[in-house]
Amino acid sequence: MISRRAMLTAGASALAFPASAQDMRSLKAIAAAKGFVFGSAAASYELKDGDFAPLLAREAAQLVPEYEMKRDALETKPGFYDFAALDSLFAFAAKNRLSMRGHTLCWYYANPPWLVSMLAAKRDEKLLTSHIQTVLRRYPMDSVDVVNEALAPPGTAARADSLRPSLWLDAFGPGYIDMAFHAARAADPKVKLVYNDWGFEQGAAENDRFRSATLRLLDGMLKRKTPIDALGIQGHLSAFGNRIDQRKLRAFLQEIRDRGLIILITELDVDDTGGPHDSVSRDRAVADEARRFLDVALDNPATQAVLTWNLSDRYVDPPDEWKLKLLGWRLRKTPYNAQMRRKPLWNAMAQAFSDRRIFY
Ligand code: 9MR
Repeated sequence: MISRRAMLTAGASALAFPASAQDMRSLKAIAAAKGFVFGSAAASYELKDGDFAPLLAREAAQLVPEYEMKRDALETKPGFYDFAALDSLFAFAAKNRLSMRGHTLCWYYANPPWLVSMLAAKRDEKLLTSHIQTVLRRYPMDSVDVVNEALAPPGTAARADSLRPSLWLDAFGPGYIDMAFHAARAADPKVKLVYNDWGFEQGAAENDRFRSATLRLLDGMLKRKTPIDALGIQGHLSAFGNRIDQRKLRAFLQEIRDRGLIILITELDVDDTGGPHDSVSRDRAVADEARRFLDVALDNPATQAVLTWNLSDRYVDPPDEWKLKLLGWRLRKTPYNAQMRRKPLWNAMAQAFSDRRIFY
């Protein structure tokens, strides 16, 4: 027998999302009508999920691998590449006519252990440039994160140039960033070359310093004529933590546009850690924060894409906090819940997309 509670829950969700009244448009169609691309990250194993894969194909015009292009996933032994998982994502994209975004060619994290020791011993530039060449020559992509998270996160910078400690910085000094972008351009003259990072949205003094450090990094690259096309703003937001500062974000995006760079929102999701326990309030707060962010991001003509870091809560990483993990708590960061039903975040995105001005 079905419990009263279960019936009430089922009734409530049916009321919230009556099938007949559900918006039939996809996020990709709404975005395309306003001249930008909507996409999402996904992992290769998720494509075997019969609930999820069709949803991804229907909603997204672009796909970015959640980890399959990271070096520890690809080059498991020196010179030995396992492309199987990444190939399956590209095959899915080709079949469903999605374009691809690459993530990521050079990062301080997710490197195979052999690389860390070999780089420290040899300091051979080819350990960076050959990898970039191998990936870019194999896969055609719309854009690629050439370097990810090279700056020390807000509040942590220890060096005058604000660069984050990494194996690449140790091996080659700050020049590793230019080196990576030049190798990328040489390997693929067309793909948009992106510097990707997080920490741009909040209003604290440490975020001010982070925004300035980013502009200094980009200005240096542009002055040296390093080939770079775009800044990737990850957009990991927080519903109950530090809220975004719309005025500062707007001014920063304007600075990026003034430099002739494209803006890509590359990893949008909204953390709902903290706050009240009921999912209705959580979903509301998540949707509201995303809306505040998107209203600013989409008001800038340089913004050419918005990608979410996954489309469904079914595949969101478990919470960091061990107590929540033990309770089996699921974070509600994405536009679809674990049952593949649209959440208020989907509606907020659809609305922000529809409300974008058309820039000519
Ligand atoms: O979501 C990704 C997680 O599953 C991986 O274990 C992790 C390490 O490869 O990377 C996570 O994705 C990160 C992305 O690559 C860069 N920006 C932050 C993302 C986590 O929110």
